[in-house]
Amino acid sequence: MFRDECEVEVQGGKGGDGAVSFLREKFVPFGGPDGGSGGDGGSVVLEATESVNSLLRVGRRPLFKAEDGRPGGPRNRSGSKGAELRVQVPVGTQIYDAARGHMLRDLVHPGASCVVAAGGRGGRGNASFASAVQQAPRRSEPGHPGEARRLRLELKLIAEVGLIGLPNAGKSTFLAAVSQATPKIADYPFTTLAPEVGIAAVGEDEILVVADLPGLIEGAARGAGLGHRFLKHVERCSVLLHLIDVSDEPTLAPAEALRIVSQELEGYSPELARRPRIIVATKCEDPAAEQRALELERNAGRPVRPISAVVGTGIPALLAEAYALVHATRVGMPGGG
Ligand SMILES: Nc1nc2c(ncn2[C@@H]2O[C@H](COP(=O)(O)OP(=O)(O)OP(=O)(O)O)[C@@H](O)[C@H]2O)c(=O)[nH]1
Ligand SMILES: [Mg+2]
Repeated sequence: MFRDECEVEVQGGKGGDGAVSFLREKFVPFGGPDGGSGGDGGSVVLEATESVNSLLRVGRRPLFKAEDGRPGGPRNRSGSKGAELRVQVPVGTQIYDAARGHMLRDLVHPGASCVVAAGGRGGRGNASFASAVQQAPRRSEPGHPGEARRLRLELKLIAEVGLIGLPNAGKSTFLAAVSQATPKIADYPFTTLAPEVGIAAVGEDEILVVADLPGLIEGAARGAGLGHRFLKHVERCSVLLHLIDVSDEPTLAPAEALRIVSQELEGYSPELARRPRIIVATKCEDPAAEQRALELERNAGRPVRPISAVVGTGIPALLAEAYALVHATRVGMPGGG
């Protein structure tokens, strides 16, 4: 099962102790203090990456402790630093201090990182304590402990784009084509029973969080089928992709599919019906299907984007358009950012 929350203990490495040492050489009777400082302890760093998509693995390990710094040595040798411990978490991980409850950081972009437990400073050796009046200090500092805290990690993928449409329209196939998600796909209606989220790459380093939703049918707004339970998930998406099957065996004629789903959205929430929406003609793989997509466009009086999730046609352009729309929408939304 997909686990999207866990608690872990993180601890920075302890700083190395400072050394107490005096220079001893044959012909130098009162050699000065030469105890070096300890190395700093390593820090624990959480780093967002697209190569993991759940907190499962992180949650299995109760403690992440970075390496301690090494103690200082004679002849002013400083101890070496403890190695940093980098822990990979999925993009979208929110980091909370478990004890105090406040959020430390929201790792929204791939590559973003955050020091969650700084390593302790190394202690100073006795060489650092020498002064005009104290020429032979026997004093040194122990290494400072690293920070330690308990974290709660939460993976929050707020879908920016919601896939809506009749059962069998090709929503899950689309999600599988654009992301690493592996939704169930089948040629019967209501294959998808719960929303699933995937991350689509747009261009070089932009992402789009896409939610695959169960199919909507006529009466969904009044409780028919499964769609109504999930309409509330759609509410959080800033852009909707309305997928309509234009193959030669659609569940319903494309114009009907457009009308019914639009009507259900309107019935559920007029605000949702006005949400930026891109009409997408799916399974568009032959001239006849392209013809049906054009007819749908005429019928709808607005642009229709033909795609094939199987062949891959039309998908990069569609993602780029959705991405632009998501960001344009956010700028315009009160409180959006
Ligand atoms: N030829 C072709 N078939 C497709 C394409 N996209 C989806 N299909 C087929 O259409 C059927 C339904 O696909 P799904 O992705 O499960 O449809 P869905 O909209 O998620 O369906 P529900 O979860 O039941 O609402 C499957 O048999 C897919 O293989 C496409 O681009 N081309
Ligand atoms: Mg599905």
